[in-house]
Amino acid sequence: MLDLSHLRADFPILDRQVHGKPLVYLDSAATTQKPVQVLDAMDDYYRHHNANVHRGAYTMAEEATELYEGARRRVARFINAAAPEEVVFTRGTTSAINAVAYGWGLHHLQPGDRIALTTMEHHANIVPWQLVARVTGAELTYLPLTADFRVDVGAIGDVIDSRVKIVAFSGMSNVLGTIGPLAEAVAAARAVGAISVIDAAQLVPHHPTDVRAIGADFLAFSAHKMLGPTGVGALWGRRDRFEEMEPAEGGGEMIRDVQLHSSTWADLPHKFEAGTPPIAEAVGFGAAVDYLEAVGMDRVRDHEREITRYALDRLAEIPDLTVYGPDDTAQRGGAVSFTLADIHPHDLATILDQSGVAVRAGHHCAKPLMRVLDVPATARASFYLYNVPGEVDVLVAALHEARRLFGVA
Ligand code: 7TS
Repeated sequence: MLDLSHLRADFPILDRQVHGKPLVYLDSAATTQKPVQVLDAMDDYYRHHNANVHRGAYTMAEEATELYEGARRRVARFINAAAPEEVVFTRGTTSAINAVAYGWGLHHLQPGDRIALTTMEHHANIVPWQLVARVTGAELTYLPLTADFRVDVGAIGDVIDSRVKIVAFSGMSNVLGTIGPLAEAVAAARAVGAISVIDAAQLVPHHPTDVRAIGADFLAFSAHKMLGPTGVGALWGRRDRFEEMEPAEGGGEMIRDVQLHSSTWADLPHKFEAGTPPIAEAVGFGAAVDYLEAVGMDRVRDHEREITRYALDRLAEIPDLTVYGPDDTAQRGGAVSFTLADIHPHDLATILDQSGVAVRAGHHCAKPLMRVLDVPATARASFYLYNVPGEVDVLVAALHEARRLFGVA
């Protein structure tokens, strides 16, 4: 197995104990841990360069602006954007999708128009569209899943018709791990003249991502799920789509001119960055991208495929355990959802915590998907570059212990 265990030394938190046991952190789909390189970059910014960006003519303000814009260049290069202006910093994936819903959807949707989603979406890629549909009179329509937890591309012809103006779908499910049908969905959207929006919150951190190769119109992701800090993320968009999009937030820094009764907008990307941006967070985001590039996203992906394969095989040894998600690691990432007999996932997560194992339990902000799976909740282990096979062994041992404690026959 590809050994990245030397990277663990960069993550101070991985040395801590929980209930007297070494922490086994298996919740990176919720948020990832941060390497010292990211912590140091943010600390250095505040200690030595802190100033507001794009305003002052003094040295520190220029340094802060250069650090902030340097982070934008790094993030743009990481996803192979055509230019840094195609990357708008947001608070995260949620606010990026809302920016498209309110900035593009609100101004282009009419009664009877449709927004096509899939049933495996996170609430962040459902609720903003519902809000905008309510105002515009548009309707939501959904691509279903197959029995083996993939998006049913056979249904694309039935769902994505000429009424559809927006196709918004997850690049990788935070519950099932399923990789979305990027090429098929983007092509289907284009064929009917719809725009495509990719929720890449789980894709960009775990899979090499080339926005020009994917060919979508917008793509959203969060820094905190890829070793960076909370409070910052990115919305990538094609320049022409950004040009036809209105700002959803107004304020300082996003204007060219302000009159008493009207205003004009600044150039991209500033048009979509009202107010003081998350500067230190963007600097940390840039450092996270540097870290991932130094490791190599191909290796990150290979490592996750290997550890996910190992986890799926070991979980299959546990009686009464059901995994929800594709078995083929070519079609999935490292979020592994499961239930164990009729033990409630919250109880399971509490038991696992006693062994130092951190997993998430609940509906994972994907309630429609829970209904498709016909479960109220699942437990979920999710992996990243710092996880090692020995941690899967601790998880499996703790699950056997849970079976014993709950008296599962
Ligand atoms: N989309 C997907 C696919 C996600 O997994 C998440 C967060 C979001 C959008 C929202 O990202 P945010 O950074 O704006 O909050 N997913 C999870 C999760 O699975 N557990 O906690 C957060």
